[in-house]
Amino acid sequence: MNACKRRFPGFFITFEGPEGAGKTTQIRWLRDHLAAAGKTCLITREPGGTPLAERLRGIVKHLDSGEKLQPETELMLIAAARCQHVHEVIRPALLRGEVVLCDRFYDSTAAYQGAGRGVSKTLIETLREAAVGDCVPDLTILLDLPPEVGFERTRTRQETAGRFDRFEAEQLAFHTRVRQEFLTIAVREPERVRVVAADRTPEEVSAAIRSMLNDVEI
Ligand code: T5A
Repeated sequence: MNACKRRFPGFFITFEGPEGAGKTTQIRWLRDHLAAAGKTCLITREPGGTPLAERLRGIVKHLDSGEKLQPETELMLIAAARCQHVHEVIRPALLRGEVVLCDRFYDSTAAYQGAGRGVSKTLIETLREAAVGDCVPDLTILLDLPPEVGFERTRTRQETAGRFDRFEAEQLAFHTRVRQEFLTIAVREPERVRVVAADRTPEEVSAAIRSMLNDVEI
C-alpha cells in the first residue's frame, strides 16, 4: 500500500470518524507503537491544538451565550482554529521530521459542516485551502461505525458532564449524513483515506491499524 506522496520530512496522519469511534484511544496506542519503533510523535487535535484554537473549540462545542451559532460562523471559527494550528504546530513538527497524529482534520469539516449542516462546498473548500495550504495528510485513518454505537460509548461521559456538546445534541439523521460523507471521501481518495471497522474491541481495532500500516513507510 502506498500512502500519498510525502511533502515534509515528517509524516502526517489524521484520524477521522463519527462520535465515539475510538479515535483518541487509538491515537494514543499508535503513538506508543511508533515510539517503540523509535519515531518521535506529536499528538494533537481539532478543533484545537494551540491556546487560541482551544478557545475557539470551547465556543464551537458549547456556545453558552444562548445565541444561535450560524453554520457559516461555525465553519469560519473552525477554519480559523485550523489555520492557527497548522502554522503554529503541525507544519513546524512535520518540518522537524516528527510523526503528527491529529484527532480530526479537514474531512470532519466536509462531514459535519458540509453534509451535516449543509454549508456550501465552495466556501468549505476555499477556507480549507487558506488554512491548510500544502499541509495535506499523508494518511487518514477513518474509524467507521454506526452513530448509534458511538453514542452508546460516550453516553456515560455525557451523563457525568450533565450536558451534551452542540454536535452530540444533534439528531441521528445528522450523524448518519456525517458518517456517509466520511465514507464518500474514502471512496473518492482511496490512496489517502483507509477505512478501519471500529465496531469491535479496541484491541482488534488497534491490530487492524498496525497491520494496515505494515507497508506504509512512515
Ligand atoms: N468538528 C470537528 C466539526 O464539526 N468540524 C470539524 O472540522 C472538526 C475538526 C469535537 C467535535 O467537533 C466537531 C466534531 C466533534 O463533534 P470531540 O469531543 O473531540 O469534539 O469529539 P470526538 O472527536 O467525536 O471525540 P470522542 O471522544 O467523542 O470520540 P473518539 O475520540 O472517537 O473516541 P474515544 O477514544 O474518546 O472513545 C470514546 C469512548 O468509547 C470507548 C472509550 O473508552 C471511551 O469511553 N471506546 C470503546 N468502547 C468499545 N469498543 C471500542 N473499540 C472502543 N474504543 C473506544
